[in-house]
Amino acid sequence: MAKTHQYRFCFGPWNFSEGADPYGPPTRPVQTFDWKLAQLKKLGFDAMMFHDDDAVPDIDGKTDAQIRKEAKELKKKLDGEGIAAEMVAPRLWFSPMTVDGAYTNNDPKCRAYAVERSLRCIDIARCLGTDLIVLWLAREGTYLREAKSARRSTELLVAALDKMLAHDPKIRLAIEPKPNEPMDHAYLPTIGHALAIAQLTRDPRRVGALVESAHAILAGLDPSDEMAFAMKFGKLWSLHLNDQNGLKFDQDKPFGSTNLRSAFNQVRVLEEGQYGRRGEYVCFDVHPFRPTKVEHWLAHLDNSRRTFLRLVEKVRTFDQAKASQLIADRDYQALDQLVIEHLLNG
Ligand code: GLO
Ligand code: MG
Repeated sequence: MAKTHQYRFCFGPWNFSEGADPYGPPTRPVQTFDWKLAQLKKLGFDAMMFHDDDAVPDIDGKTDAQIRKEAKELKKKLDGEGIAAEMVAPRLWFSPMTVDGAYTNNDPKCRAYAVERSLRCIDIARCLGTDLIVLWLAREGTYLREAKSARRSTELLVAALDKMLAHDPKIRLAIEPKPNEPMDHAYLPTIGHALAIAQLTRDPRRVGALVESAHAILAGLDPSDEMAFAMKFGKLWSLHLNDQNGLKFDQDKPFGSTNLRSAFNQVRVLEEGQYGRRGEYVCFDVHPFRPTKVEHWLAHLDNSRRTFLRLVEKVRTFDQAKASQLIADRDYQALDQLVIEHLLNG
């Protein structure tokens, strides 16, 4: 495919996924990080996104100096391969200290752990040459409403964000909202919540957002609207494109797999807002279907990018003049069909 687009692509080591789910074990063998990096390169992607412990395994047992040393070694490896680190995200949902939440845990010792770990994550990001920290606030919410105070939790979230912003004057925090799973209800379920809480922090300009298509759908929202809204604030700093079939568990399907028209509209607003022109990456947070054989292991990543690029062409060749006429005439039936036939053609 000719490189006439401005996009650069990214995914994370977890997007290989070995196929384990709550009801069964892995269906593909565990692979090393080096194997994953080699596959990313083979596919011609530009960057990798990281959890803090993807970058520095067993991070909780290591000293600051050791963490920085290992992060610098990883940076050398990435440089050697010509791969950038897009972001680093603190994995705040695995430790015994985050069972009842990270920044909003009812236990002050657990909250302190979550903040400390986030500061280490920032150090890793700086060693890897990125200023972007992604916060998927997995356990910041409740299973039952009476267990926590939503008002107090908002204050605790702001306090944690402030500590991160103070730790490094250059880093930017991109909140990745998700309305549920693993929680019943999350405290920051939408982009509106992410951008609103940014205003309460010590430096609102450095707190932005990442939209994941599936998370928006789980919140009953249109992913393209979430993207356009964040972009209008200059705050769409990353993307997790994927797909989701209705209100179920988070499926992380290949981009466009369930709803091609929704995918078209996501690409449409990204084109309109010139996403990528300020260095943002198009990341796919997708997983292979569990029955996927080892020999087909990379297809969900390659396919997501292919679909994305096909949709870029679809957006660029859409008959906008015709669409504008139909809009002026309030003929939305014909507009609907214009879109459908455009997507069906070729
Ligand atoms: C899960 C999230 C998850 C995050 C990743 C980065 O629902 O989408 O994959 O994107 O852990 O923080
Ligand atoms: Mg995600």
